[in-house]
Amino acid sequence: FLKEPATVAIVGCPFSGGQGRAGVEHGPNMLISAGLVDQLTSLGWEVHYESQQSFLDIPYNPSPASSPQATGEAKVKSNDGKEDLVQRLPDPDIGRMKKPRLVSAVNEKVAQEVGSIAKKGWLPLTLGGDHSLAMGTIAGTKSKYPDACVIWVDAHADVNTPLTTDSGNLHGCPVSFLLGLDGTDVEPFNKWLSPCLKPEEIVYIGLRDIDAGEKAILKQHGIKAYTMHHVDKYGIGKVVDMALDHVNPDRKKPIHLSFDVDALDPTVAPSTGTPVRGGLSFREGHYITEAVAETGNLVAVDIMEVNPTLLDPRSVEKTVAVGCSLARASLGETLL
Ligand code: HAR
Ligand code: MN
Ligand code: MN
Ligand code: MN
Repeated sequence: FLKEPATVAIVGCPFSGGQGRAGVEHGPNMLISAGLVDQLTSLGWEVHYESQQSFLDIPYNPSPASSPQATGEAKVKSNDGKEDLVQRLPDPDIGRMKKPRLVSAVNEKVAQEVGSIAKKGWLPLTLGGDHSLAMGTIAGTKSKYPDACVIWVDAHADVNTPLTTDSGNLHGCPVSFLLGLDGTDVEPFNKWLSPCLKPEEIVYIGLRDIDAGEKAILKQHGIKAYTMHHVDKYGIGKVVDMALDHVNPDRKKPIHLSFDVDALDPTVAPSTGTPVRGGLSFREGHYITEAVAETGNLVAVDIMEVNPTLLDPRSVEKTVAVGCSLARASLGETLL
């Protein structure tokens, strides 16, 4: 699917508005500082990485979803590193949704960015930022590859709707918007996002913290999920085979891999906003990315929810390192 020479364009998304913990917006810079551009270049990719902030500059208060509504002026760092005083608009809740205008506006830009990269025949590698960004990344992928399937690696199903979400955090909802479930045809999202994913086009791996409402949604729509129970029962090799057989039986469809680092066990990726024990081992996580890379069908990758402000320096270093190595394995790094 990709043009030769293989080119990857890194889309850094320093965004935390889909959830309530500050710091996840520093994920992309940390992954880049750890040397990701050189690492991918060494694998033989032509790597494009320009900047990360400019296309995310949105006139809504960018502070995390749980913080008090801020209005008026805010200091915003622009690309040249200067602090600009920018007028920020208020973003009150809509129903249960927190920061809906900000999350929608950011994702609209992300969809355009990822879509335009994909249309060049390049592979967009999106660095989060919180997982609400997958609304934009997957919408972008689908604009170039309407038959793309999604492999969603996560502790969480992220399939709450604006009606079922308890937290109101939109990083728990991106999949429902992509599927167009009940309650997602709402402003401001419906101004730019229309349902682009069918229930049979997504498969989950690694789930272990699913809300009751989400369980009902998965059942009702027949969405395939390989939880940690299945990883224990079958082993990761068989689980990935079954996942690919489900969404990509002939191995002909393009694949979008959306990897939330909280899928990994907290001992492996501790610095993330919503850790859940009993997760994927270091090798299980990497096996998934290696096996997906081996298909030759990968067209887009998300590495999400690295929060380098949580816990101690050693935990941060571990989490950033595993984010980089998952990106490398997705882009073809092999052990031998
Ligand atoms: N299901 C919960 C909610 O809707 C938890 C959200 C998920 N957290 C994430 N996403 N990190 O994968 O709020
Ligand atoms: Mn900060
Ligand atoms: Mn997630
Ligand atoms: Mn998660």
